[in-house]
Amino acid sequence: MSRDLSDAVLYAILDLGYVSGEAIEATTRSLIAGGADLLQLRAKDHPPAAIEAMARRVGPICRQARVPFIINDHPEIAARVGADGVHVGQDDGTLAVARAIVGADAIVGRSTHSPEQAAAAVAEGFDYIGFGPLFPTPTKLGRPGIGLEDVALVQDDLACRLPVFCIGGIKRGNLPEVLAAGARRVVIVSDLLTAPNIAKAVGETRELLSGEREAGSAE
Ligand code: TZP
Ligand code: MG
Repeated sequence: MSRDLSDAVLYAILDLGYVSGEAIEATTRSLIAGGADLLQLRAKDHPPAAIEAMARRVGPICRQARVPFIINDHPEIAARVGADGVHVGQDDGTLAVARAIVGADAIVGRSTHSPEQAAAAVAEGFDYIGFGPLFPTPTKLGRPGIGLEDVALVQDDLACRLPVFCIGGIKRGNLPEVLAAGARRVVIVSDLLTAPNIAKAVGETRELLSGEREAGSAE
């Protein structure tokens, strides 16, 4: 699979804080059926062996659907299971270290929390960035929201160099506001995973992203 993410606008995360181990295949299928462009496995506080085992169950579903499969935090697991890439935070080391483990063809993404961190990630050569959390979120407790004021700046300055995915507290209900602030691509976790019909929620999100659905009409 290529590292080209130019058409990817909706990044879904299979977060084990919301999904039980038994449900990971069905949830992956629902996220993909609704139209997720990228899928990340995020299993904070799970032992590496358990994460690897889950990655081996989810990876083939993504591969068959041609949806890039990204592992959070663990480049070694990404390399071992043949995932398409890895996502690393500010405290997870340099691009060079991750790249040496996952290889030249893999996607390596970085979490950024300020315009300065975003610019640094671009300069370092990451394949995409997450920018946020825009709003405080139970999915990443203890972090303040950085708000919407820097979204347009980061989008205008950096989006021609790499995909910028806004993240953190984004839901169908506030997505129009996030798009109006300048965002073009988003990561959404809890609003999708807690929806009664995940595929439908993903589809509604896509319609909002494309302007086919109007603000306020999402459930
Ligand atoms: N990094 C910054 S905010 C966040 C991560 C992983 C969580 C986003 O989750 P949600 O539920 O969409 O707010
Ligand atoms: Mg991390």
